[in-house]
Amino acid sequence: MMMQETFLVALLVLVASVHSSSQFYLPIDCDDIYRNDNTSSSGVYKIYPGGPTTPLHVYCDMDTDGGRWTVFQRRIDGTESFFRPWKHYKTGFGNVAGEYWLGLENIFLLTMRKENELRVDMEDWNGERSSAQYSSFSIKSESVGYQLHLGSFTGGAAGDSLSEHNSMKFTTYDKDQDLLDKNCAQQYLGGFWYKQCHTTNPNGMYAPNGAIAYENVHVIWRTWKGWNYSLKTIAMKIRLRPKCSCRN
Ligand SMILES: [Ca+2]
Repeated sequence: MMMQETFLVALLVLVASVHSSSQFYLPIDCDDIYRNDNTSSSGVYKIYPGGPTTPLHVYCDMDTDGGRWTVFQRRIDGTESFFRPWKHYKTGFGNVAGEYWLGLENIFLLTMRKENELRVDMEDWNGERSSAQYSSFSIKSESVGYQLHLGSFTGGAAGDSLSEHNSMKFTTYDKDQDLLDKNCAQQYLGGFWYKQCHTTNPNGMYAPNGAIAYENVHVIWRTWKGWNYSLKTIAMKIRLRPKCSCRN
């Protein structure tokens, strides 16, 4: 009897300590936040992809297709300039409650720690929405140019405008790592995994009310709206891959 009681007390102490340690739990991404509390709604949260000393604010999409999405790129109203130098694309810029880029270093840390899938949500000026999904998404470190590694296109009515960019390094107007003899970021006014140059330009020039100034430089997703349509909104987001997606 004494033995059993001692065991029970020990068990209770153990349960209590495990429970209390959860308050020190640091989420790596929005998937962790949702798993810790599945009533979490879409909004701004703090995550720790780089460890406990480097908290990072991010927008979590907890609504779309089951939620748990960590948003690393978002355009909604043109308040933020995306024509920026390497330094900004590396560390991130903008306002996570509005328009922002999370930063290549942060995207690298996020995709290094877990296997992620990618979803791109977009909206036109008539309020129509569309999306594109990919089975996996990760980027390499800065030493290899934050090279893009994209899995297969798995669906979405917007069609596949991103596979063309697979295995490209990231280019900004002050760091040319694309395959064109000129600099694609200078030509198309953004920063992206340009090839020579693009089939989508999510970080291109925002066109208020959709009034485009030049061909190909705007917020383009070619397979949905073509070269001469600038989207009203676009967001790129990642989440933990399903355990068995069984394809690459
Ligand atoms: Ca070039």
